[in-house]
Amino acid sequence: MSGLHRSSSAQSGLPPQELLDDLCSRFVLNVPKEDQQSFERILFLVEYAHWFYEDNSVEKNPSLKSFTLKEFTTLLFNNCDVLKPYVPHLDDIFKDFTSYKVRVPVTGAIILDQSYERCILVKGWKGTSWSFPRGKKNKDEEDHACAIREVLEETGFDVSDLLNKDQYIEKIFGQQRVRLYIIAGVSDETTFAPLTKKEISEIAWQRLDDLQPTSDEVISRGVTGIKLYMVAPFLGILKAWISKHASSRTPKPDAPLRGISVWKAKNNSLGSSSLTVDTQQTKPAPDVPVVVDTGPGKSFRNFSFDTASILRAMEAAFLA
Ligand code: M7G
Ligand code: MG
Repeated sequence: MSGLHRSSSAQSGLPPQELLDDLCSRFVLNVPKEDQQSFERILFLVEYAHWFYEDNSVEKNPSLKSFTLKEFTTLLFNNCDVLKPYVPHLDDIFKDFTSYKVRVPVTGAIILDQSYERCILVKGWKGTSWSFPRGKKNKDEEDHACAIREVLEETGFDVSDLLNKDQYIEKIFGQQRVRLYIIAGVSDETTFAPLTKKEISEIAWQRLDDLQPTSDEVISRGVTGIKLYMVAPFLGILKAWISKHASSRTPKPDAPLRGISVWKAKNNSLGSSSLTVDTQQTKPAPDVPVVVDTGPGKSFRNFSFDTASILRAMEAAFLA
């Protein structure tokens, strides 16, 4: 990353040293020790710092450049004294982080309307795919608790009173376990709006019939052409579940059901759509990112890593 020199940050759009110092101390140094135990965890902290930078610093000062996580990580490691010694290993650290991330189990929900003919899908901020609201488990978090939290973060809807711990569909994709709880009979009058910034760009009721065909493909296209991510493999079992529980649904015989967008980021900022929901909810406090611990030293197959020394250095930096 030789391009990331910061001699004249004002013109280059590169963040000034003070901002990087502030992000580093706030998100990486000034956190519980257990979050600094391995680089896999430290990179989750760096990711939080990156989100804060993109969502707050850049928003306040649009002349600051946007970065990919890899670029931002490089910048922080090069400009944060306690991380600097590890710059030579950054490629390995980053590779291990990304491969670790896809092994963390994911849970979420399949939210069905009262007719059981439509489900809630969310569209990511980057990219164009739709998926069920879902996300990675935090360390020691139970499957259903993670589903409730992720659905709340991504849709603003609290399923805690509706969730039945035994009603779920689970699939394994490579090394990742994905469990989706079935939450059926949700009113299509329900208001949805994500609590996180720049994670979700749109929320919609999508017709199950439009999401066909069922397949094992992680990435697929619905009949209307929309791109789907980790949706198709659940549809077969979902259809079977719906047939079995059909007696509790409320069919809507009058009008043919259509998919309907219920929240859109751009509409939201323009405030122009009647479907757009204003968020009275407040953004949750940034919780400490803790992930399933796979043991210290896991990510350092290719070089020797002295956990004690980085912890001492961080402690020193924190106390300074
Ligand atoms: P995640 O939390 O890594 O995945 O977010 P999970 O919820 O499935 O566990 C998935 C992607 O959404 C990230 O890689 C980011 O691109 C984006 N993203 C998520 N969050 C919470 C934010 C955020 O607060 N700010 C920004 N800018 N992007 C986010
Ligand atoms: Mg998440």
